Amino acid sequence: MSLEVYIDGKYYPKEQARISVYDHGLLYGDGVFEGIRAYSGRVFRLDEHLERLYASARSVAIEIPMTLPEMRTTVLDTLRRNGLRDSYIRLMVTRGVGDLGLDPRKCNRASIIVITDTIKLYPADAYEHGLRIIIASTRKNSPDCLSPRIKSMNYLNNILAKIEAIGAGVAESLMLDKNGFLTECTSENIFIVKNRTLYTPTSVVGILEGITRSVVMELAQRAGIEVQMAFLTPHDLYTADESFVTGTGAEILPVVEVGQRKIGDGKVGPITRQLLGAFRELTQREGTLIFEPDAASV
Ligand code: PXG
Repeated sequence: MSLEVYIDGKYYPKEQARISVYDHGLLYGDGVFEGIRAYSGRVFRLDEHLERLYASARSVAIEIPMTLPEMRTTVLDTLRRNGLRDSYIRLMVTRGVGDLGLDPRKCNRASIIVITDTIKLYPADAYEHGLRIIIASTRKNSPDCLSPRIKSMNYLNNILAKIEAIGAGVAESLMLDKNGFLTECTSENIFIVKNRTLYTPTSVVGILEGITRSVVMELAQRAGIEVQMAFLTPHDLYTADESFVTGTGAEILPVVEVGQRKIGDGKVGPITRQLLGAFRELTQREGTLIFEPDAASV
């Protein structure tokens, strides 16, 4: 049987799940979203993702016509309906159906879409041998124009950087802010390791405050590894001992080369391996249970 998608209170087979061409999510990229994962029957950090979704919506003045606990139930119901224990969950809230003008007041009600599907995993080779990335010439949207802290449905800035990566034959692009500080990749945050200290760009430069990023910082601290959020430059990356990117899809993916320069010895580093191991262990034991509705998240 086909997977079912939740749209505004109803479930539709994946092939028939459609929204209006007058939805401002399509017309203007006017909407917010989340990408969440379920591992072995547990949704990882569900409440953090929901809180970020509601924060993104609030920031762009979209009123979500459902409370956060109702949204949690909707996500879990959709997973149950589809019998999914391991899943990629895409949650979207658009401004809703309006007319052919920007005016958000024409959109009476925000639309809610919950897709729960299977996950396309990165190949095991990427974790074993690491990624090659470039620094894109496309600069990150500046927070005074559109805050990258909003997980909005307008990803063109990131897509332009992704096109550069594809053109260069590498996996990802790292974007700089307008002052030349490291920000993030097109759908992952970046970390470097130098002298056993972990560094990641401060959210002040304008990045999405990734949930995987915060989990990695927690895991590092628990392991006695010092963590610093800082203003970082390409030089810091070129001279790092190790580097990796983090995201819901990627988990922790090692980076071994940036723009023709090997990072460290060009192999996946020990701290990267240690954190990936700890992260994978955590995703198996922590999270909101899908098939036991009354169980609290751990
Ligand atoms: N920066 C950006 C710009 C992102 O889009 C991250 C960092 C990492 O955040 P999390 O919270 O996932 O650790 C992201 C995440 C998708 C998709 O379907 C995108 C993301 C995650 C999952 C799915 O495009 N981006």
